[in-house]
Amino acid sequence: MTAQRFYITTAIDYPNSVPHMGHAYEKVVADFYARVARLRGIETHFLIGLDEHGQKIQEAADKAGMGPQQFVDDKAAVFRALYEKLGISHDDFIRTSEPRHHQFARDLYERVRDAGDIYKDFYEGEYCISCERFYTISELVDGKCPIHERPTTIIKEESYFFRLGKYRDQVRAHIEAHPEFIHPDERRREILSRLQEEVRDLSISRSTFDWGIPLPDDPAHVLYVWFDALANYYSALLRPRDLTEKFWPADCHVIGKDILWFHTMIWPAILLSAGYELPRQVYVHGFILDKDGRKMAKHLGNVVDPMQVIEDYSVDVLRYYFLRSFSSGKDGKFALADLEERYNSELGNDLGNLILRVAKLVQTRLGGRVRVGDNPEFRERLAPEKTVAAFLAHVDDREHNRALEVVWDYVRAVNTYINDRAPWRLADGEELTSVLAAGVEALRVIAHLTSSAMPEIARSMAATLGFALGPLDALAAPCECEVRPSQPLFPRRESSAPAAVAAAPAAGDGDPFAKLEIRVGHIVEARPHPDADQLFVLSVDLGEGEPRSICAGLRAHLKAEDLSGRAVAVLANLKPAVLRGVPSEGMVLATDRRDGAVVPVDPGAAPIGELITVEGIETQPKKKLSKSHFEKVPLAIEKGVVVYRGRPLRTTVGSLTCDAEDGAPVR
Ligand code: ME8
Repeated sequence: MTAQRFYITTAIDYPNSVPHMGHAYEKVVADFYARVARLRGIETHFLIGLDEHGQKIQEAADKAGMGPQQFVDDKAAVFRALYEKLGISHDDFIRTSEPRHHQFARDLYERVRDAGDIYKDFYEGEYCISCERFYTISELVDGKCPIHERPTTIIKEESYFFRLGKYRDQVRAHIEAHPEFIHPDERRREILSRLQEEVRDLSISRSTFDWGIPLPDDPAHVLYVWFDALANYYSALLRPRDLTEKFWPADCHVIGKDILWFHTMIWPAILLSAGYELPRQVYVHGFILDKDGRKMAKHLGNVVDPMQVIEDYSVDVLRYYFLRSFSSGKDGKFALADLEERYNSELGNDLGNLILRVAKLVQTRLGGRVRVGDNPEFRERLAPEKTVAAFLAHVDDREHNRALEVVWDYVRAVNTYINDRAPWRLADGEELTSVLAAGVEALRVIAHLTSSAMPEIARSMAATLGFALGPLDALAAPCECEVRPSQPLFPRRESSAPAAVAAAPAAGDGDPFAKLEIRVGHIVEARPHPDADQLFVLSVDLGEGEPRSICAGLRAHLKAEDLSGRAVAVLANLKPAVLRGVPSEGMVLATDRRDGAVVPVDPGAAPIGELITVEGIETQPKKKLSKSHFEKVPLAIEKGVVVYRGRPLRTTVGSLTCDAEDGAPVR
């Protein structure tokens, strides 16, 4: 994208009922693209709104015993409240019942009429009120609407017609000449194949009800709701301030796959007839389905309410889940168990811990101040250019899930860097300062790249780490950061699952800590390994009758006699191994003490064999745990005790302790 302005729209929703997950998803996707454009310093206009006319709305209002205007006013408040909660950053919200819209929709009709493209005739056909469109018999499935699976009604009435068929070849030629016009390509091919067939003219007025925009030249008819609705993309630019010069044609109409035809055949044909430029792109997303791949519907009892998820987690967690978990353009299953898993692993473990670790170390070791922006360590080890470029390339390809994957690759690389450089082991001095500065600067990059998906989290990161969020251009500018104490951004969730989560059977047991069996052991004997300088061979009593043989890399700083008789915490379900000929059946948990020595953490006077737990996580140990699984579970020191994501590991007598720096990992 090189344009210096960006106009993006979403479908305008039918407010005949309350907003659902699909509405929320579409707005979040569009919001992401709008925010990235602003981040790049591109002047952006983002439009959402409501499609308030038509038979469907009139019927819903009748059912509610209300006038249609009052009905849509009430519903509009509900939709707006959801979009506010979701952090949608729209610049305008159009409602088709507004005078500004009526005025332009009539003008548009007149332009099309004056171009000779409107005539009066009779129409008879199968109409689906939910879709607000006619179907041909061959399009029906078992005599029912293919989208709503409900019977259609035969409508016969006098109507005005738009010469849609006349524009078929021109629209097809446009789509062929502009491969980027319909994204993804799968949808483009779908339309091109449909455009091989005859395209019939379109009935664009109705006279059997009156909730709509009366035709200027025949007020007994109201404008067909789709002709009316599509006009919103232009009408909203005209008033209160005329922005058409700057923002038309639209750069991106974001819509769902069910309304592809309206946006890629009917809308272009209307614009061609009226003499307006065509939008640059129609981006088509897939559908959100329930966890079993079915449509969400009240009567199936599988509806997950977006407001409820926001309350149970947070708005940014839902936004992240939408953007990361659902492949761009594809249908996807909404499963709270997946959301929970991503919350724990990608948000909590990968990002949340990185922030906590770095912030803590800067506070305790550098007095909370650090300068970023001119640090060679950062440039050498964590240079972000490739990440930023790949992120933007995926954004330009409308592959937002991939864009976020790139950011998480970087988050993991920064975690690895911190583990490698082990700042908790470094003495005060230049090296320590530059490693921590590199960490903060990397987090500044991460905050910017996540700000379009998770604006609130990015703001909290900036507030905690003391840098400003600005356009991407300003990212390299040096600044002095003042790091403040931080609460975990992704606190461990209580296991008492909220209502919405309880519905998902697998929820909660995705926590990686649950698979760990950590027990209290006593070292009966410690001997040097016959064949490895670093290792002791320990004989550890876990209350199992026979002590276990466990190899431990503790020889650099401890003597055998320091270990004999000592209480330790043992990862007891680690897959057994043979280390240079000696069997090892578990692992003694250790960390870097303040003086740099690697020492076991201390379970105090807890009974031998006792299981060590974390509150709220039910241990369901795996039989043979891999080392790589264990490495994904971030255990660390906080205020002298071993914690898992902010929560202490516990025995019946207390916690596990060690005199180590905050943030020191326990391995
Ligand atoms: O179609 N998953 O309004 P609408 C994802 N007023 N997206 C979904 C979805 C789901 N399960 N269900 C619906 C209309 N959508 C018209 C649009 S535009 C000029 C007029 C998407 O409230 C759907 O594809 O039925 C559409 O893009 C949007 O939500 C509004 O649907």
